[in-house]
Amino acid sequence: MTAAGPEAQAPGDDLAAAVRSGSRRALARAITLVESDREDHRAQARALLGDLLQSITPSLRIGVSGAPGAGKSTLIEALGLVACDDGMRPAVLAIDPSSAIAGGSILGDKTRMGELARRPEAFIRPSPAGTQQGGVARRTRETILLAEAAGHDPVLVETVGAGQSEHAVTGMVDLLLLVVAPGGGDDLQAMKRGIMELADIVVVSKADGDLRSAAERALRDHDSATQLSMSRHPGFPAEVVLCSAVSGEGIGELWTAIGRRADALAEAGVLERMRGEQRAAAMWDEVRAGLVAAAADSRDGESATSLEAQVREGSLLPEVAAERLIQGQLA
Ligand SMILES: Nc1nc2c(ncn2[C@@H]2O[C@H](COP(=O)(O)OP(=O)(O)O)[C@@H](O)[C@H]2O)c(=O)[nH]1
Ligand SMILES: [Mg+2]
Repeated sequence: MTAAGPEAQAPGDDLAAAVRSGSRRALARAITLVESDREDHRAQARALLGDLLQSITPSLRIGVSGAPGAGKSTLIEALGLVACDDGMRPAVLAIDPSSAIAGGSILGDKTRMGELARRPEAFIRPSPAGTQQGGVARRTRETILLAEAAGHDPVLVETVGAGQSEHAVTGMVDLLLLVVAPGGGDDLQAMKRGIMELADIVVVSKADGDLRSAAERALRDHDSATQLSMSRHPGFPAEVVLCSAVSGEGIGELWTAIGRRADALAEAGVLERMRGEQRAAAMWDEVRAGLVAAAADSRDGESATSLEAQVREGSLLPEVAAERLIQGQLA
């Protein structure tokens, strides 16, 4: 067999075992499989994840969000290196809902994480370019599970700050870091859009050189802002941390703050409860997506196209048309 990609070989026990053994190539292949929209690949991906599920120990899942250019990738690399030095095996993934439109990838320039990429214990996966929007959350969730099956911990997920992506990522991570660069106005944007309230830790980045004093100002502003705003978990106010990925200042402190927060949430049972809720929400997301796809595709009975036409011209109520389409699926 010479063909590359998931179709080269029917994945089964072999791929599951290879992923479990920590093989990077096997993990990369498994991720390619879950990224595929092909029906047979979906079935193989489900079988693979089913095989692996029992042997997965949840990692610490860290979402890293913020406006483009805020310093997310640079920070992730710095944190990843600290994790490696602590004897851990970090994985870096990207969730990028805009990639379908932009045709690019936020981690496409993998060279930015060159130092981390050279560490054998780390795994970096750029986001797939040109994929369909709807599957982004599922693919990321499944990729997190695969990375965990391969023994990676922590899993860092970079997401580009477009509003919706922060909400999507909070559905799959334990902690959300919001990275704000000083003096750019990003911080104010985040406050306005209510994104601050999703953050466990607000990271004021680039606290070095010319930006140092602006960063200190931003730290004070965010400290007071987080005290006023609601926190993601009642009783666990968000922390604000200042750091520079370039000078290294504050990176160790940030790593400690991450661990401290994760421990506190775990001890209070919040983490376990949240993970359960995330899994249940993922199930309902799949139900919704599956029903919509099946209804739109329905060939039996009244076609979706004719019902939609009647709804458009106003001769049929949207609710009635929807009910008929759903009934058609359940019958
Ligand atoms: N001075 C300074 N520049 C930084 C720091 N972190 C990132 N940058 C720069 O900010 C720009 C954007 O960084 P990047 O990590 O790609 O941001 P992302 O788009 O949020 O992932 C790059 O030119 C980095 O070199 C930092 O700690 N200090
Ligand atoms: Mg980036």
